[in-house]
Amino acid sequence: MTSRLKGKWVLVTGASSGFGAAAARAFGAEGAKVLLGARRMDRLETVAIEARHAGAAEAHFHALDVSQTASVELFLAWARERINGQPSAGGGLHVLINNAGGAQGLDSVREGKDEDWEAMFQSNVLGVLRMTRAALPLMPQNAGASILNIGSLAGRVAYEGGSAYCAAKAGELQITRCLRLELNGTGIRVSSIDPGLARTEFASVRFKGDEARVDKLYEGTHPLVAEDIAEILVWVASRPPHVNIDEMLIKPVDQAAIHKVFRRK
Ligand code: NDP
Ligand code: 8X3
Repeated sequence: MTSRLKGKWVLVTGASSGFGAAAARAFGAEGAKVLLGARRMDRLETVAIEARHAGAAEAHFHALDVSQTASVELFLAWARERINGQPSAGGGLHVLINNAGGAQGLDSVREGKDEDWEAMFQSNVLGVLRMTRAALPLMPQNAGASILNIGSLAGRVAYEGGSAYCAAKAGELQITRCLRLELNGTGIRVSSIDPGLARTEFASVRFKGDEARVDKLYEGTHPLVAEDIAEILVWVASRPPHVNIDEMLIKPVDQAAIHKVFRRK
């Protein structure tokens, strides 16, 4: 059967690594046309090549910093040129994946740093708002278009040292819920895809390059990998146009709960 995503425009933020890079390849394999953004251009170039090899009808990349409104607007102006023209049935931006983000540090509130808190809110919360505001005019109505926001288990449960990140991801979940109300009647679907423990560059970023700490986090357990989430994003965006997957929580089998992770000796 021909993929519902074949020839459709799919925009992925944070496409230079992890879930975003895997999504670029997975949507590419469906024959989609992918528009990729992040700050590391060398990495984006590699991912665009991989997406084309996977089968993408087109794969383009451009610098994007979701923490800067000007960068988001420049990126969307570039995307608009690629998509070329007004949204119409079957055209326009079919899927927006708000994935850029992550955690900075694992400090208690007592030890927390302004720059870490601000970075987490800028990317995970304000980045989703800015990107969605700028991309919505490109999204066709009543044509099965989707906004897929990457949340987290951390947006649903609390853990020590997670205050700003948990708050940011809870914010993402509430933005998703508000958007679904605001877009009711347009046929544009909105989902929050919320992973638990996954091995990407996430922990290296959170622990600021302390790889011993990263290894300890995943020691003896079998985390999710980026492809697990990419496969789910493709599935959610491929449902029939009248179906909305509101929220999805995906954890590794070894992670029964945030504090209960099975570790092999
Ligand atoms: P990675 O660190 O591998 O990927 C993060 C991506 O976000 C990179 O491409 C990075 O690109 C991009 N990014 C970060 N800040 C910005 C910014 N200001 N502007 C543009 N791009 C940015 O981690 P993951 O793939 O795991 O993370 C993807 C999303 O998944 C994040 O929102 C994260 O919070 C969430 N998540 C991760 C989980 C995990 O355990 N791995 C679990 C649940 C959710 P660049 O640095 O090149 O700009
Ligand atoms: C990442 C999952 O549990 O490390 O969003 O916060 S967790």
